[in-house]
Amino acid sequence: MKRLFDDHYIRHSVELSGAWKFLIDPQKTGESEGWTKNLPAAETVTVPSVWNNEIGLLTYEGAGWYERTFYTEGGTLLFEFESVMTLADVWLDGVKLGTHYGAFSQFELIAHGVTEGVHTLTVRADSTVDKQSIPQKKVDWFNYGGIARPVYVDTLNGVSILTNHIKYELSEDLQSADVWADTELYNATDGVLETALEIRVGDTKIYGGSVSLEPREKKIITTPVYRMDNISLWSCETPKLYTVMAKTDTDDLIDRIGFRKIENKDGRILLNGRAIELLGVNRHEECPEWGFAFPPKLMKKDIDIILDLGCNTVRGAHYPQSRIFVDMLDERGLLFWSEIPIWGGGFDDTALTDPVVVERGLDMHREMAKYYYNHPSIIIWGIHNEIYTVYPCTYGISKQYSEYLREKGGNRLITHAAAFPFQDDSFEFDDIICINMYKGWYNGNFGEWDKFIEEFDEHRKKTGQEHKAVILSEFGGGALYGYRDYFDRMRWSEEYQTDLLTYCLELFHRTDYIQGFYIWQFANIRTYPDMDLNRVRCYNNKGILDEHRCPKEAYHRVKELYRRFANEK
Ligand code: ADA
Repeated sequence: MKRLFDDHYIRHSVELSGAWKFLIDPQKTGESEGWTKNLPAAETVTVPSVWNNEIGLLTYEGAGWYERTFYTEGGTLLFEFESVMTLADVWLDGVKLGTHYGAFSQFELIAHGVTEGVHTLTVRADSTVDKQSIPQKKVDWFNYGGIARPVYVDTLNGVSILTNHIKYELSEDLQSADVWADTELYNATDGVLETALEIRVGDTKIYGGSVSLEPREKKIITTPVYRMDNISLWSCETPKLYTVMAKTDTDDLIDRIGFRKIENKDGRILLNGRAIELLGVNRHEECPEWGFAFPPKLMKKDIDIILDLGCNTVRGAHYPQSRIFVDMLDERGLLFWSEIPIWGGGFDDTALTDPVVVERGLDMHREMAKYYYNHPSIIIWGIHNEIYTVYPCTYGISKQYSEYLREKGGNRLITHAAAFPFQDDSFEFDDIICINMYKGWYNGNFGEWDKFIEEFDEHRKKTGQEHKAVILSEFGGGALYGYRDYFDRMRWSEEYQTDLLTYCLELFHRTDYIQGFYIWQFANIRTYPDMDLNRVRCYNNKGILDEHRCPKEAYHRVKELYRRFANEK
């Protein structure tokens, strides 16, 4: 299942979910043994999935091979992969099609001159973590491997539409929009082609013209600006979506947009000109039965729960989450923070100055901006999380990544989640300041939060940052589901977690310069078994739900508070 709506009426697109042959390759000898053409003695698994849920493979890290056949009428084929963990090599009938790095990033590969008939698609997924990996070995989640999100094969005829980014400037009164499109076209043939191109936003044709492309040429067409009057805005209360249709003589691409404006103004976050307090949770797209191959039905359930909690926003910790999940957020008016998996202390300055790592991070931002551009729910791009922003090299990375997203990422607030807010010199690239802090859990008692809030207020003023909204992007504590006691409200009990979150939320809400908060975290997640973070049960237990989405005591308290806050600001 690709989107919550049909993204093509004309193009022939087939989802390759279902049965694939599968074999692990611990010695990594598969390629030299000819597995690219034929997988020997493989078992059958279903895709999308992660291999760690196969019996005996829970902790397997390494290469795994997948193979399946499919029928095509032939021609130029476009293979779309939503997520292969982490390094993907792909062969068609034993001939290498391409390679891609990055577990959570969508990618596409094109094959020309494919004959009519049955063909074999082979994928080697390699989850090995090394010094050039993103994330690095030390990370607070589980390193799953496999083809975790769906795969599609599309037939490209004539001039095809690869991407269609709808851009717009809203008028001051937010009633009209100057709209245009950046449409990436591809001539899949060996001859020069001329085609009509039409682009519609809702019922309005914003462009109609003709375009010529050289053989095998890829080209971005920027259409002239079209004025749309009397538009309806996308907001949390009324998430109005417009269907966008791009069409050539032989192809189409359907998507959705919403008109909305997000800005930081005088230290406040404004959505469509109105100040909003962000009431959020951090969500990993993971659960023990499915790993990262998270089924759409559970995505909907997560959203139902998040809305029941009274949230108006979710942070996609710590990687781009499924397109279909973001489609659901678009429909239901939930604001989203999307980021890439450059995470925490695992990255030392050697990793952060390695050009391969830096480029991989940039590619992840490129792919995030490319595929998620049109989603109105995404209001924040996160460029990295808790890396040591005191290294000189981090400054350069922050600059490079934020400049890229500022140019290519549309109307979004740019930020990073900072763990060293008093030393951080990357704040200068951010629109809003986001802080991860665990007082009352890893260190200090609840009262130290007040001290921190006061000291950071002074710091932001002293460093000339008071015009930027401040968000607490992570805070919280662990609770073991079902561990309750009479009076003591001990660490790890549900009561302790409730008290800590209550203290933090009340404090942040009454602090004038804080404009929102994301509780760490929505639900428990599985973590690395052998990492050094002392995770009880090998889970991060800070969820206000357990990993099966059963609510802990804190859930009910947060629900009360978020509902109250929504009526107060
Ligand atoms: C960090 C990190 C999270 C999680 C959290 C914790 O803030 O960004 O991914 O590891 O700490 O639970 O300690």
